[in-house]
Amino acid sequence: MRIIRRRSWNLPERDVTPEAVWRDRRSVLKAMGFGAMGAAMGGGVAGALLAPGHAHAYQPGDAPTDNPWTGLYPVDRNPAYADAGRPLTPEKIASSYNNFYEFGTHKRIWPDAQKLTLQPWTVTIDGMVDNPQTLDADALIRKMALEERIYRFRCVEAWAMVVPWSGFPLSALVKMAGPKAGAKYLRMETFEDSGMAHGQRSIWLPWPYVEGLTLDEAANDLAFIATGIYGKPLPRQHGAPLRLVTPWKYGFKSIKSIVRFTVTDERPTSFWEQLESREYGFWANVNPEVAHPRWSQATEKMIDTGEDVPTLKWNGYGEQVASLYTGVNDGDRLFR
Ligand SMILES: Nc1nc2c(c(=O)[nH]1)N[C@H]1C(S)=C(S)[C@@H](COP(=O)(O)O)O[C@H]1N2
Ligand SMILES: [Mo]
Repeated sequence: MRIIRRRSWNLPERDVTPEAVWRDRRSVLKAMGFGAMGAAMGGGVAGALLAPGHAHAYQPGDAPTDNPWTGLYPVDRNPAYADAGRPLTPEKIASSYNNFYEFGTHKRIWPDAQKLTLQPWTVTIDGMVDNPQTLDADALIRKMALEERIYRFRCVEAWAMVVPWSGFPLSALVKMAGPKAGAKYLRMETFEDSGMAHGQRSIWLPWPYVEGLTLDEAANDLAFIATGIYGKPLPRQHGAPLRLVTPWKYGFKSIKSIVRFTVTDERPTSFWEQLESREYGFWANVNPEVAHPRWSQATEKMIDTGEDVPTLKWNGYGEQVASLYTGVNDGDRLFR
């Protein structure tokens, strides 16, 4: 048997769950035929995950097929976010190295993610709001003023990329909802359909994927709802038709394929927090000085070049977000 030693930067979140869960999972994964997934992780270079000659109509880097929003892109770049201080990650690399546990626990989920049905896609906005509403993603996307922003992106697993998202500020959606007095948080939820997304048959994971922000975080200009990437509609593996992007936080906060936004006065428990609260919390702000219990967060590896670069506090966005946390005393929990 070949033992493949994973590099610490490439440790998937699934490897850091309690041992009992992991043991169960391994036997189930094995039964499901996932036994060889370690091999795919071991290569270390994301580019190796591209599958040339794959028998799918869609290939990473293509404009998504059968996507109703193709005509909307590209959109104008917001000059305030035109330069992320690092080179853009090549599109094909970013769109073939993904985390989307609904479609599997490994990085090469893009072929399976093509099963995601985009129409109809209903988005519900509810909870403590003046304007609760249920609308089609199509109506929502066409209603919003779309812009492009280049952001750095940092996964808690210590890999990083730089990508041009298209979409709209989350604050516009919150404003449309009209939070009532006393509301404090925004809870977001991903679709649940285990027939379409086989990863959701994995009962050890707390489906549906849930994330949350304080309303102040949601109102920060950086918080973004992405509907596109690289001047095209969002491919399914990136979380079509709409996903969150919070570039000062670890990537797991950036919940994909959202179906519900709920304004609430209760702090939501996120997917990863529910699975392993000692390692993943509500805040998850990037900080090189607070190590993950299992690895350092001091540096990150660019998924295209493999280059190790120093990690910056708030992923370098402190000027815009640090003030959100003055007076928030949650110790190192603010950073995991
Ligand atoms: N619904 C859902 N959203 C998710 C995830 C997921 O598994 N399911 N993974 C998260 C993690 S850990 C990361 S790093 C980013 C990855 O986004 P990308 O694949 O578009 O780069 O998505 C986040 N959003
Ligand atoms: Mo992540």
